[in-house]
Amino acid sequence: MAAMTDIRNIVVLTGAGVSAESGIDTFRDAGGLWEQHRVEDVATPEAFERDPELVLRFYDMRREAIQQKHPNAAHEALARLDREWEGGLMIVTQNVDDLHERAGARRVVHMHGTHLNAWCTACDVRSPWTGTLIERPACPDCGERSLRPDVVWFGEMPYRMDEIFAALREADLFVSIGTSGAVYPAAGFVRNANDLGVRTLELNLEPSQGSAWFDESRHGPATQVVPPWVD
Ligand code: BJW
Repeated sequence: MAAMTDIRNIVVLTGAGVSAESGIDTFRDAGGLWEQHRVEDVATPEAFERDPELVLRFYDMRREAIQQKHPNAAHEALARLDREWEGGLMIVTQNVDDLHERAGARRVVHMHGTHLNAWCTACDVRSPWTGTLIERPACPDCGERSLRPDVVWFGEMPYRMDEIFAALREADLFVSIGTSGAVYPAAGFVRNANDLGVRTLELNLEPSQGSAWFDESRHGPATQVVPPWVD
């Protein structure tokens, strides 16, 4: 971190690419298909209304898979940054997995929710959830069978946007790791950062859709490009 002497506040944005080497599938790399459905067709409130079993099966499968996976060297490097960086830091993740936390990071914001919660749309209470939802279990709080995954679908408002924009306004550096830049508002953070005069760095396997907006890009697998950046 020797080259970061003029940096005090950092916002890191992570996407599916940071967890790819832990064995968690990204959304768009392999054609973005799940049983012939694009993520845009499964991850919407309309899809859930139309075919709740299909959507719940998709999330039950992913919840179970994530629990078998482990943090990789990129998560560990970011956790090290979290422990050692005395300035401001916000790790904004679009991922619903908890690999940043399992690696030891604490300053994490899940803007697209978490696979570890179920959300009752009847009473609006979120409950810790590690099992399945396909059998339409009852909400532990109100007893209604109105549980859904506590994740943000297309057309819904991502979580904690006010805090994220406040952190961007205070930031000296914005770093985007392992995200395609296909999904807004996260894809727009680099331009928000540019407008605010914040330095921007992309760490991704390949140039993302927003690459041209970054001051600097380093390409390669997250486990190889993130640790040297942190150290
Ligand atoms: C590696 C690697 C390795 C691989 N190492 N790298 C314009 C402005 C604002 C909104 C819109 C807009 N136009 C359209 C919209 C609406 C919509 C949207 O963006 N649509 C697009 C399709 C155009 N957005 C929304 O509806 C959002 N809500 C919203 O906008 O509310 C209004 C609002 C406006 C303004 C401010 C505030 C609010 C909600 C979006 C919700 C997205 N939900 C999902 C599902 C979450 C639950 C779940 O996990 O199932 O979120 S969709 C999916 O995409 C998931 C991800 O978080 C998200 C991003 O994907 P990500 O992480 O980038 O993954 P990939 O697969 O796309 O890319 C992986 C990358 O990693 C690739 O680049 C690889 O190269 C790389 N990689 N291996 C490093 N080893």
